[in-house]
Amino acid sequence: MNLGATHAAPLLTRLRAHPQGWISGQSLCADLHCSRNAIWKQVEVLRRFGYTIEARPRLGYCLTGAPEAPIPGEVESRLTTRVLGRELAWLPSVDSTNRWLAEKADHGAREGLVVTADTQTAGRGRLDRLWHSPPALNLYLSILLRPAVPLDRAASLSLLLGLALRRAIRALAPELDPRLKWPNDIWIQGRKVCGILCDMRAEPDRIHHVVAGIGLNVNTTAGDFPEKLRPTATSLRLAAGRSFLRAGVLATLLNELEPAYQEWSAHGLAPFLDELNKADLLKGRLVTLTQGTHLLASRANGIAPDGALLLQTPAGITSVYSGDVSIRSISGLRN
Ligand code: BT5
Repeated sequence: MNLGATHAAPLLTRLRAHPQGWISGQSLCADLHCSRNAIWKQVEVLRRFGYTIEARPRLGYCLTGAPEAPIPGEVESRLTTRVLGRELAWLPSVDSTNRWLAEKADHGAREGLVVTADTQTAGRGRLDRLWHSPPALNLYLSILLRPAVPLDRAASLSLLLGLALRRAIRALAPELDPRLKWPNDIWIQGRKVCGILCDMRAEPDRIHHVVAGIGLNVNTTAGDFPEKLRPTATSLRLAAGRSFLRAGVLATLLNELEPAYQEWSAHGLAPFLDELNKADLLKGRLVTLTQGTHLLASRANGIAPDGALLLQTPAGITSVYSGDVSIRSISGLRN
């Protein structure tokens, strides 16, 4: 159930306006034009969503705690967007948020719909790799976009998402220096904190939709990662030494993404190139590009306006549009 769809949302707004303070039942009844009994029922609804509300005779009600999970009511109250996240779905568990949202997209869902899950049973990376998605710790979300841009611009969308994520992480933890690892990773302190997976449905002349999937490790501790991922993965909590409220992280991300997405829709990656090249983890490093069975060793030379990775080869600069890149010398890599 979506909190926004219940009559409890206006009550929550009133209670939030008095954090840790009391608000009388009488003034709530007058304000919300309902009976004391109706207020009581809505308090029970909010408690079922995970809010802690104290009730005392003569004093009234006091909001003393909010749910940690990024449920819609908690995210919406922090949004400054017009479109992104204005429709939000929260799922305790799903196979993959990208799969779930693609189905909604095929049935005509509107741009901006965001789905977040507490856990995924089959979270996906590229080439059907698995995305480790333990419950109650992180963000696993998908955003429905219907960009009215030429088809060849869509390839650069995951870099734009990466930039918006970087801006959001820096807004929440200015001491961190998240870097983009082409084409779809964010790394902090030499480890992967976030993966992006854009699934597109298009015809040669038109994009129907892009499902932009994001897996961001927010509060994972080292012990929460499977052994195989421990040397290469991190979380905001591990990097910053404190935990983060998932609703706040999600809202910050959507607030950063919306204006950036508008600019990208109008002008492509060009306005972001400076920032992109500053954030580029690979620039200047010796890397190995893997495309299927084909390996290419070279030096990364930045990102092109069309989102291509530029590689310095003996034959000159080559633009690369797909593949996995590994850094050949990982030692000494702090960012
Ligand atoms: C990605 O793929 O990095 C894209 C991951 C996108 C996941 C989100 S979650 C919400 C949405 N719904 C979905 O079903 N997917 C999206 P790729 O570049 O192929 O990297 C996958 C590799 O990252 C795996 O093979 C592991 O090595 C590593 N990995 C898996 N889980 C990880 C985690 N939680 N943290 C860091 N690394 C991880």
